[in-house]
Amino acid sequence: MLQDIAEVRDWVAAQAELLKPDRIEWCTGSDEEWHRLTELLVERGTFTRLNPKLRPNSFLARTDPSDVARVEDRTFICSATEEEAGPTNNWVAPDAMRAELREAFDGAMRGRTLYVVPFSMGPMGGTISQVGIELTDSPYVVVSMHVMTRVDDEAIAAQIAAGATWVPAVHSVGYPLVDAAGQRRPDVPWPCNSLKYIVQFPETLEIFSYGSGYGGNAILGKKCYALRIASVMARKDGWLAEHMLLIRATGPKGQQVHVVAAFPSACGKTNFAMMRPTLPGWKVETLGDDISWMRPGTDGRLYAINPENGFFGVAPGTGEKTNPNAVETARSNAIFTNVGLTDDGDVWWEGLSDEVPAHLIDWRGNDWTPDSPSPAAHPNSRFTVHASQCPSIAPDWEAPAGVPVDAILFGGRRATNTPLVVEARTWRDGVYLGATMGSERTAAAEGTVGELRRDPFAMLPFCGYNMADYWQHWLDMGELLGDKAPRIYGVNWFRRGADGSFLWPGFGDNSRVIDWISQRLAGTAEGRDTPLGVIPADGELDLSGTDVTESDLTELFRIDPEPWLTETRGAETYFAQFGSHVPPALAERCRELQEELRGASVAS
Ligand code: OXD
Ligand code: MN
Repeated sequence: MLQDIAEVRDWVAAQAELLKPDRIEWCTGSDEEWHRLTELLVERGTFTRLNPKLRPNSFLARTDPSDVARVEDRTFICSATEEEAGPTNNWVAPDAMRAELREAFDGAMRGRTLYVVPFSMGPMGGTISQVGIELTDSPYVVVSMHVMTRVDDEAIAAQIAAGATWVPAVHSVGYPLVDAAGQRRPDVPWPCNSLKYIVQFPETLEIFSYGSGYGGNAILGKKCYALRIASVMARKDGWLAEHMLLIRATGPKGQQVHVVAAFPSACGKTNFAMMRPTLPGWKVETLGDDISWMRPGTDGRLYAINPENGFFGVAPGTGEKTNPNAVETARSNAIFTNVGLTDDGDVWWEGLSDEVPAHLIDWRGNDWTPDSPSPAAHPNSRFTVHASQCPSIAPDWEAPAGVPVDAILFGGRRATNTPLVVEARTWRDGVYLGATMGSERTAAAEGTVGELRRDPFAMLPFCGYNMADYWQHWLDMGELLGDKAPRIYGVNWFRRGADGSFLWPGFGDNSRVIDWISQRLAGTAEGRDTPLGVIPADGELDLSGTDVTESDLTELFRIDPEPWLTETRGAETYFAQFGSHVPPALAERCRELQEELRGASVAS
């Protein structure tokens, strides 16, 4: 048993001494635990049980309106020096942060239960998997961890007893029910605190989260462990922890490609992970929708697993038409957060169906009709569902040693300049693609609409150390993998024509890009060289059955030297903030690209 392991018992006891909970519960991950805690959440008003005939074993949670998203400005990488955290992370000196945390956590669990949640990221005992223990005072977090990770006390205890290192993670919603003087206050359906901390200590591989009960801030196996802490582990031990989906695409001749892909938010990542190809004969199987851990295998190739056990997907825009697989996955055993509640006890959100219910209770708990001025579901409302329930899940998605990666995709939402697909000529050029990627801001995001928000490798809020050192780590991994390295591609589904409309249909038609990639990997597509890399030669992209015209196609692949020179200057400005940490190879790629673009502009 986990309690029998002295290092775990001592750590829990030391944390409990500060947190001062009423009681400690050692979680097992059992069905009994799920049923007991979901019932408790219903009694407390955190959960509404959905109509079991329509959505068996499923629940709706409404958060406090102030606790609806990850808090990037309160997320800290507390490395020994600020330089190690780099200019894109918030940093506080470790000792100072420990003092602040001690103050916040002192008595934070008074009147509550401290749950000890042992979990594995990745299949239990797998060669790429890692374990951790989260302490939390939120039963919502415990049941979310049941879905998003593998919670199993005996299996984790056996691994720790056998010497596995484990990541300690402490979480409190920061809403004690009793104060230091012993004064009790009633609980609320969604306890949280206006003061928030999401803290990673990369040297000691520790996580502390305070004040929020919401997903990415509180389900600590996900962004905090599987990306921020794991990226630090990966750099040290020669692997990659990435904000990437993972799929297998199989073509009509049985040809298979395993693809990982990084997209900033609002680029259709979950839709791509669960794609239903329109290109006849192609099939896509889902292995992961958000995070990939990749290690070189004994054959020298790069192998990937999805360290998660479930999907924590954005609900709005996920619909019968846009992503039927996700809708199917969420039919049962699901937790919905901040979506609308229908009169028959089911859920609804904008984009789920063409038909809009005449009446709902919205995410704030108010009556809602189609005439209401605000959406029924919060734009960042979520479904939390078991990956195993996904109709497109690959039968071997839990293969402990992972699958061999053939292609790495970097995408963004770019209305101009960026072609539909381009293959990097070398690993170095691919790392440059990842380092310079970004998305134009949509109306929903802060900042000026259309302005480019750089999001290197889609890791901006998730890299546990200096972003430029991370690029160097990618370059080092390329050296290690040599000619066994996957090929790297840049993709953009969002280019617009002169009239402002999208040039590319996207969704299932993205399979056409995968088809071209598979031809490139098989050596059957010549491609056409450009300063940016290789694009499809005439006729290589299968457009049969689409209404993409010849002129759309020209537009989709047009590479104008002048705006691209401006792009490279933007990259130089972006790189400048990292000073001497910028890998010389990336600065060199930028200069070479400028030369090629100048040559192309003279030639044209
Ligand atoms: C997520 C994110 O929640 O990337 O997956 O923000
Ligand atoms: Mn994500």
